[in-house]
Amino acid sequence: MQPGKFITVEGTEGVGKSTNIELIKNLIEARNIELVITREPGGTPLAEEIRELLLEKREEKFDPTAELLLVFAARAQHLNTVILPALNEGKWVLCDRFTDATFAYQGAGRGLPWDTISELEQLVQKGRQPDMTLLLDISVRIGLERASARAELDRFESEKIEFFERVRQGYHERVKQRPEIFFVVDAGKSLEQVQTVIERQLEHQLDLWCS
Ligand code: Z5A
Repeated sequence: MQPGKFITVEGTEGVGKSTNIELIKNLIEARNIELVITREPGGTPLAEEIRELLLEKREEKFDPTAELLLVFAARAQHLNTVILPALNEGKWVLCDRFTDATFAYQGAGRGLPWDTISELEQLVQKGRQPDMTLLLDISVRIGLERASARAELDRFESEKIEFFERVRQGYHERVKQRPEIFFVVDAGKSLEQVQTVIERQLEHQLDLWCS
C-alpha cells in the first residue's frame, strides 16, 4: 500500500487557515481519498492538554525554551499516535500547522536558534516532512484585524505586532529553504480570489499525485 500524503497549512494570525482547510478537505474527499484532519499543537487528548497549557494566558512568564519543548512534546505524541499511523494505512493527513510554525513562532518570533529547532525536529520527526505546505501569507495588520474580530485573544494572539512581523519573516525564510514543498498564497485578497488560487494549485498537485 502507498503511504498517504501529508499536507500542512500555515500562516500568521487571522490568515484564514480554518476557512481554507474546509475547501481543501472537500477537494481531496471529492477524489474518494480517506482524509484525517488534525491540528497542532494538539490532535490527541494528551497533546490537546499541552495546547491548553501553551495558549492559556497566565501571570508566570513562559520561558521560550520551555515553550519550545512543550510544542515538540505535543508533536511527538501527535506524530507517533495519529499522523504516522494514518499515513501508513494509506490515509492522507491535513494538519493545521506543523513544524514550520515552530521555526516561525519559537525561532523567528521568540528568537530561539534555528539549529536547536532543527535538532529537535530531527529527534521527533526522523526526517519525516510534509509532502506539501500551503502558506497563507497576509500583511500582519490585516490578519490581526480579522483575528481581533473573534472571541477573547489567547496568549499568542496577545503578542505585539512586531512579534507577528518576525513570525511572518520566519515563514518566508522557511519558504526559501524548501521552495519545492511550499505553495504560497496571497491571503489578503477576497476569500473568493484566495480560494480560486488554492483550488487551481491543489487540483494540479492532486492530478500529479493521483496519476
Ligand atoms: N504555535 C506555535 O507557537 N508553535 C507551533 O509549533 C505551533 C503553533 C504548531 C495556536 O494556533 C497557536 O499556536 C498559534 C501559534 C502557536 N498562535 N496563535 N494564535 P492556531 O492555528 O490554533 O491559532 P490561530 O492562528 O489563531 O488560528 P485560527 O484561530 O484557526 O485562525 P485562522 O484559521 O487562520 O483564521 P480563520 O478562523 O479561518 O479566519 C479568521 C477570520 O477571517 C474569519 O472570520 C474568516 O471568516 C475571515 N477570513 C478568512 N479568509 C478571509 C478572506 N480572504 N477575506 C476576508 N476575511 C477572511
